[in-house]
Amino acid sequence: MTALDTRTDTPAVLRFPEGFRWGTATAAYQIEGAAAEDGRTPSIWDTFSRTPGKVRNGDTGDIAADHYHRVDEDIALMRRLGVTDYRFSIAWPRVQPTGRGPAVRKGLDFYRRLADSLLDAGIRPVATLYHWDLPQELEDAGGWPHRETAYRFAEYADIMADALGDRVATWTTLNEPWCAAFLGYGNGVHAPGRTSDLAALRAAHHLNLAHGLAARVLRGALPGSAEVSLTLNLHAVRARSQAPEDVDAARRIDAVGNRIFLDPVFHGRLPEDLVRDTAAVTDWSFVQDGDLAAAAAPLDSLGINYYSPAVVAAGSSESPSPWAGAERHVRFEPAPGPRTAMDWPVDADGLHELLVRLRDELPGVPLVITENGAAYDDYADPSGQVKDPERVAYLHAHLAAVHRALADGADVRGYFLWSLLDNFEWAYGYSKRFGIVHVDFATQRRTLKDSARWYAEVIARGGLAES
Ligand code: IFM
Repeated sequence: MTALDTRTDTPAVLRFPEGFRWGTATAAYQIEGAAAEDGRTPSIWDTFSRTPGKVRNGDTGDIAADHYHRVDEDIALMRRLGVTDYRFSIAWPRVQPTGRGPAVRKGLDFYRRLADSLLDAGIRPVATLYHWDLPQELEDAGGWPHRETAYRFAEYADIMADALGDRVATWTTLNEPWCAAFLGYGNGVHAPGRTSDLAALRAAHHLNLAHGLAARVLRGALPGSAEVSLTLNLHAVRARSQAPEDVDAARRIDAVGNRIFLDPVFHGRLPEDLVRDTAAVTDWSFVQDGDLAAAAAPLDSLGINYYSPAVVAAGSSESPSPWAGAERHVRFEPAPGPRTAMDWPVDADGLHELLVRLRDELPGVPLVITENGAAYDDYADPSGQVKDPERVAYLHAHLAAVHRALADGADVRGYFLWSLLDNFEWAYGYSKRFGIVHVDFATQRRTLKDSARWYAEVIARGGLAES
């Protein structure tokens, strides 16, 4: 494959700092396929996607984008785009099928080969240990609401550090623990599909603990140059009005959506208002001495996934809700403006708001946008082209927001576009396309969308040609 012609006479009007990382991101269950190959056993997502009614059209990740068999082609695509970094996740049940005990060599070999090929292509591997595919056996033993799962995760982190520590530059423990806890155990729209506020809060705590235990294990096992991180999908919450009830609704969502992770991980404490808000659900006695200190392991950066903001007002949410302790106090209002195919509002200011907030609240913590992107109803036209001007506009606006945050003093080190490939979009199956590379799931043919060409130019130019 030849490199894309990204020569351009147009200089960057919004130039990003030297050394800024330009990446694409994916996750194992969403692209790999090969669900029963080489010793991989079911994860909670294999089970959930097979449960009637849980995933649109009954789609599963059995084949997905067949990345397991097409990894070379996919790395060649990234090389054409000129990305500096690639963020992928490791499927826990592919390397440690039961979530306990020794690793499976073939599973480790796949990720070793992936990392080696990336390095050969001049692309920095950025690995996430957990992007939601818990081995089913661990869910059967209690899943994330069960404390033991955190210790199992630390053991798995140790296995991976040993196997890939010499190749992977940045390690992210968890991706979006909010989704794992509150969509998985709170409203049940994600695997494993449980609906219990208590289970969701327990899961959130054990994910924080798992993160901290794993971060320490990684530090002990990895070379000093390796970076350890965590990725959160922080909610850019806005109150509908300045009425005290609406402002309080925003506070509640901030507590159970953001500070439930930020406070333990960066300050070793639970938010007091969250404990009050959830008093009818739990007294938090599952938090043991030392847990919060363990969660607060020092990190090299914080990853932020951002798609859209949320507008809230006093009211109540539908049941089951993922907002433990807030559901009877908060109503989500439609945000104004255009929407993506997910029906998510397009509002890049939310990203800027989050970045300047973190600049102020977490001074000294480098920030990385580990996911940002949009789904649209893309198709290949008769000439084989995939035109996605809305995605280009979305990405442009969000990169401009990142640039504005940099100018305002936020320490943003990189941007990972979600996603490299069209993929299995969880409960939406294959009905939503987030890729900058179109995948024809019948043939597995990959086609660069216009947004991929646009992103390659941005990378080559080191920024945006227009403000
Ligand atoms: O596809 C997901 C990804 O797995 C996690 N962050 C949000 C994306 C879009 O929904």
